[in-house]
Amino acid sequence: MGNIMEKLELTAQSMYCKKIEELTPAELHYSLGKAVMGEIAGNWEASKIKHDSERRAYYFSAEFLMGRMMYNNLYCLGILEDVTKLLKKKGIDINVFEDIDDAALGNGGLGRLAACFLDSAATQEVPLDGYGIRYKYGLFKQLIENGYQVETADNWQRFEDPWCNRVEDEAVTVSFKGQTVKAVPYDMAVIGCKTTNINTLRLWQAEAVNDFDFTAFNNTEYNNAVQEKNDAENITKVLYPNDNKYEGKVLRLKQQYFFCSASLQDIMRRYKKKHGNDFSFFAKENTIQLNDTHPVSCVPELVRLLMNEGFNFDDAFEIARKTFNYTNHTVLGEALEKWPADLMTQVIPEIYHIICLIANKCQEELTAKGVHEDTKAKMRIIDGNVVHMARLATYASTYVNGVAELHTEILKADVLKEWYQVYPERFQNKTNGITQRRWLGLCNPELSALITEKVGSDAWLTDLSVLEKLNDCIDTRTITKFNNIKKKKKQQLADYIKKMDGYDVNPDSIYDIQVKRLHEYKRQLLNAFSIMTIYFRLKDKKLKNWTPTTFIFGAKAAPGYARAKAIIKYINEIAKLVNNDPETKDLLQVYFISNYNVSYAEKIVVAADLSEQTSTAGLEASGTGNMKFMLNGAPTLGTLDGANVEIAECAGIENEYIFGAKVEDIERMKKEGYHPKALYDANPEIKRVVDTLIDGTFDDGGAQGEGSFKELHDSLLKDSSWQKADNYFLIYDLPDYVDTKIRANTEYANRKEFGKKCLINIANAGKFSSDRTILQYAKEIWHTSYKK
Ligand code: GP0
Repeated sequence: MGNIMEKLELTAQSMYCKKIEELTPAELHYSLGKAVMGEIAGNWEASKIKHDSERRAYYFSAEFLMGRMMYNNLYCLGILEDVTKLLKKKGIDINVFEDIDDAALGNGGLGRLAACFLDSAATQEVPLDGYGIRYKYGLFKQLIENGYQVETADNWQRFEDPWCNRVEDEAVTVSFKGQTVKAVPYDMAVIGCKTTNINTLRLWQAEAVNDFDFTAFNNTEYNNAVQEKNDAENITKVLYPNDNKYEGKVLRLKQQYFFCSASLQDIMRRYKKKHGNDFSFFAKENTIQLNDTHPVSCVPELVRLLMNEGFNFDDAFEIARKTFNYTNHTVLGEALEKWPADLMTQVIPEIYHIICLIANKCQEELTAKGVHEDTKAKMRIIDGNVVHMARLATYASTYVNGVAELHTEILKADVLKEWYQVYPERFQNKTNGITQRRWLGLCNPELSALITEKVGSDAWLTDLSVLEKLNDCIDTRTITKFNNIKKKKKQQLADYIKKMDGYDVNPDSIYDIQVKRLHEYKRQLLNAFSIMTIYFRLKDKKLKNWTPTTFIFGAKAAPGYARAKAIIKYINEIAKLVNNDPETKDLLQVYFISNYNVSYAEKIVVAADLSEQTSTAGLEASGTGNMKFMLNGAPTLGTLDGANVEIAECAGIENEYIFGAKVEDIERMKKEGYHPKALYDANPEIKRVVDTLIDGTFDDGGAQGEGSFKELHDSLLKDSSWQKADNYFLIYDLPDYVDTKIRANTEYANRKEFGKKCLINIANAGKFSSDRTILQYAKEIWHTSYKK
């Protein structure tokens, strides 16, 4: 990496006619990015050649939540410190890159998981390339105005994107009914750590085959002249902002089919270069992981492409089935994709036709296996007028996996029960993970240094299981060092929050943090209720020895999700009340930070004292934020849900703060009846807290008792035509949650004992590296090579 500064200087000059020190942050970002790309070009090429010669895997995902690339790439190349120094010599602070937007081509956990997987595969030398969509606008930016969420467009490309190369000569075309568009690939280098291996993320951008219609222009029909261009570009214009919710829109279906078709054509073209028209090795050389059902139109598309190559349907389908694997990320009904048949016919009729063939084949196969008619009916891929994408994915895959042990068990016992009975050998678990490069090395250099000192090397960077050595060095001195590091990170976060949101956070208070997408099942509202409970107890002098605590929230709500938006407003109303109450303001502070994203997360997870993971048991498939907090030494204040279960197993349940109903309890209540209104009526403290939604304590902007808070209140206490009262069991869990929170607060005061818990969490976080996850995929599903 000797001449990176020379390359930087050259780019600065040729692109901008400027010296390095004269560049704006955006220009510097572009120039340095291009210099790095120049440095790695040789390794990238060599990696491509190697991967072309072997069995390889592809990760198909509608989302890749990459975050900021600059620091991570410099870090993985091992040149972050050097570049920092070299820039400093020019009077440039490396922190200027904090002005550059994140690449936010994803919503939350699912998209961030895809990004962590790419990072881990590159580092572990697994030949895995990503395929996805180059959205013009990523996830919206969030402003908080008067306590309400306001969305603005994320025009991330205005900075120019040095990390992607446009590969014009590998463009393909994709056809919909009555429309053909061009798919242009943009390749991003995925740089491994302590390896020369570099993988590729290929993102497709939709463009018109003909940009401009001169006939229309000459006839002065200006809008018509650019119609084709606009219609094409609309396909990759914007990321749908839903998390854990399916949206049955034509444009969304087009996005999905667009990137699936382009990616498969690309893979087939590469294959043909090697083998000509003999596709008999296709599934031996290629395996495709479907990240949820968003890319499932790949299945009929591969069948279609193979039939174009001369295969009959049955043989084409056998190849497809050997090629695909499917990861399920949720059990929530509203998130499972079910496309109306007529909508599919309208947009991609040929694909729909092939799905019909697959659906029939499936039913025949089930008959041949002697499956009972009732069961067969439950397994229809096309049921009436809807196409069940999870069923299609399960039927057409070699392996199906959940993302945490508990989640996989629920798939087998419930969501995909019939499928598990017929095809048990297909089901696997792959507990999620996170990359320790970004989520420890990069975001917490202070803790990284302590760990390296204690375990004797930085081997943890590429083998996180090394952390277990820490278990033998948890002594008073190490605890003190850890506590001091945490203190420093809390000060840094306070400074950052001041800069970003203008709040004055007290760095000497406990940081109790909940950051994730806003969703009813994640239960930010439960956290809000617990804060109000504690607030009232403090005011009533019923709670003694409370250590001052700052509750920090960060969450984006899907723009169309009214209840989620109401919850944001409610939290902000609580903040206004308690932060300004002279009786409590030194004991209790609440802040809702705006525009929570990957870069904000990097500052937040390192500073947390407590990690809030409060989903209703059974509903959070895994969670990955929980792992980031654990790795940085924050005990989990959470339910036995998703990967929290495994976190508690690894660190010991006594080192977490676990509360609430377990899956069995929830199931029992669902069967035997759950009556939140009765619990509320019987417990004045609960009633007082829940009623702050309607009793005038707060203002939701609507007329008293008629606005969005009233709707929340109703959702907790009244059955509606489409949902039972308190569907997510907040009222049931509130008392235990408050008790557990207070216990954590009390125990925190014993700094040594609490610090020990934190270190035990770190020492036992090794399992939650995405390196472990990706190696399991490589060995147990993909059967590709990996670093030995
Ligand atoms: C699951 F179905 N997840 C979905 C979805 O549409 N979006 C999404 O982010 C998440 C799960 O909620 C998760 O439990 C999980 O860890 C993640 O996918 C990755 O598997 C919490 O982020």
